[in-house]
Amino acid sequence: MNSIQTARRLVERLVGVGTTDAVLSPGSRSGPLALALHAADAQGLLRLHVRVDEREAGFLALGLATIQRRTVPVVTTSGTAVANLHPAMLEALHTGVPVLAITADRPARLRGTGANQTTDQRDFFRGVPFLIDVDQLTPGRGPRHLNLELDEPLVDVIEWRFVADDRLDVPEKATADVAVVDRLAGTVVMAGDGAGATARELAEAVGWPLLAEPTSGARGGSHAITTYRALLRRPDLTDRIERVVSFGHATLSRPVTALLARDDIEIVHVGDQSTFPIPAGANVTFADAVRVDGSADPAWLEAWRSADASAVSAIEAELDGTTAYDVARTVDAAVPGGGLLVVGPSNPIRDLDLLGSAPDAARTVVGNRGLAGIDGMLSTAIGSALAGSFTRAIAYVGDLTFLHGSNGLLIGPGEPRPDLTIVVVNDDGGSIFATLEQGADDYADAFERVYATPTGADLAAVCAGFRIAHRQIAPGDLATVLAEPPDGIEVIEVPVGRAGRRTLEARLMDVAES
Ligand SMILES: Cc1ncc(C[n+]2csc(CCOP(=O)(O)OP(=O)(O)O)c2C)c(N)n1
Ligand SMILES: [Mg+2]
Repeated sequence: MNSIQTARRLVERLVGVGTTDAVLSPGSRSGPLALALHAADAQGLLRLHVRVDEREAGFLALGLATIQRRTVPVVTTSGTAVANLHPAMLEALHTGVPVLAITADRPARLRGTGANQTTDQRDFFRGVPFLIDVDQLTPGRGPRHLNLELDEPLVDVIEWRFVADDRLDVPEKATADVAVVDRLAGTVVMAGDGAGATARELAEAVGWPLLAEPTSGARGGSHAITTYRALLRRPDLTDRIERVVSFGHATLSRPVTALLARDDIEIVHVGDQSTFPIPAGANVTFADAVRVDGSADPAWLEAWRSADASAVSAIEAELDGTTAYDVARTVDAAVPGGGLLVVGPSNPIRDLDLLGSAPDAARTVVGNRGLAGIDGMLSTAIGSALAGSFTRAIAYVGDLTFLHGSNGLLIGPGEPRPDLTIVVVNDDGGSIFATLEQGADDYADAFERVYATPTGADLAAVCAGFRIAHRQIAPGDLATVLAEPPDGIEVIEVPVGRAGRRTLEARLMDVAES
């Protein structure tokens, strides 16, 4: 097969594995793939998204694939372009998102020579299945890497015709291993990232408290305990925990890690070691599913609920409307049922975890929690928003996360754009470190320069450079601004102070506990 035939075959195969969106970065070696994808887009076989920056292209594909759960290819040329996909491929590997890196390569005979833009691209992303032939592509979970050696000619004036393959389905995993939980007392359901609705359904069916991270897909309904992170520091509740039924991949807070590290209680984790945050001891059972018969004593749930209600009001009484916590609460309230919230790492997701409501109607919350990088969040958000039909799409990120991924705003004029409001809580630096051990007075000398890393960057100017709409507003105006109907991509910058973060966090924890 020559390069043009390979490109045609690739489109046919992609359609066969269910692909509806493809991301492409420019280059000469990848030219046949670019022409084929352009033709496929024109013929309505799939939707093409072009991005100059491969790192952002990778995260755009990640956002699309996170929502669609179908293979989303990202196509690059050879050389350093390939390496720029690495952050998104790593994140996809750790969350099982089906991003397909398709990298154009020189013919094998040029490998190891000084030929232009030629390096060894084989097996580039450790742990990611490596393919060298279009027909090896099947529907599947998790990322893959298809490296295509393309020889000249790299262009041809042809009429592109595709005979799409029949749709192949993702093989279902046969569920075998069901853990039966028959003692119901003292049990909490922990729902980490990607846990899914099953966790909520179980908690509601049996009557257990539900401790659900924002990206669990389970945070909602009457059993969700909003301030669980604070309540997990209360011995009167934790001493009575006898069992945890855990779903998803919990990474957000140390009290949860401490709970899952306890060896004096029984832990049933739906999943395996790869989604369990500490090396599992003998008291941990891994399973594919859980079965529970019966209902728990309502007094147990009531103890958590009433502690939660007091903690919520105690925290509310401490907030004056101008803090990052207030911004998080306002963002949370602005995402309706059927809406999308893409939340950045660091404090934005932790503040939502502490204060985010538990609405009845389902929302989609995405957070790249596989490796919790501050990179690629804007492209992840744009990809996620483009992937589904949401009643409203909002991204919520810190200033460093925004600036790190600001090339995600580099989008050509003809490219598909979502309606997406990007709220940036700007405290000029990384405020999370102030709440960790690094933030103690002992390290005050070094703290600003090597942890907080304030930039003084002008976000309005950054956005202007990309011709993206930007407004800077006060926290108190955010609710009104977010109630406006969105029109394309807009950045809403909300400046807040960073100075008092450590003491405020400590005070909120204290009042919530007492
Ligand atoms: C790619 C990457 N580099 C570094 C880090 C370490 N890190 C975690 S949070 C953070 C600061 C984030 O600052 P910002 O987005 O402003 O959020 P804030 O802490 O102020 O809420 C950094 C550098 C990371 N998670 N990912
Ligand atoms: Mg910040």
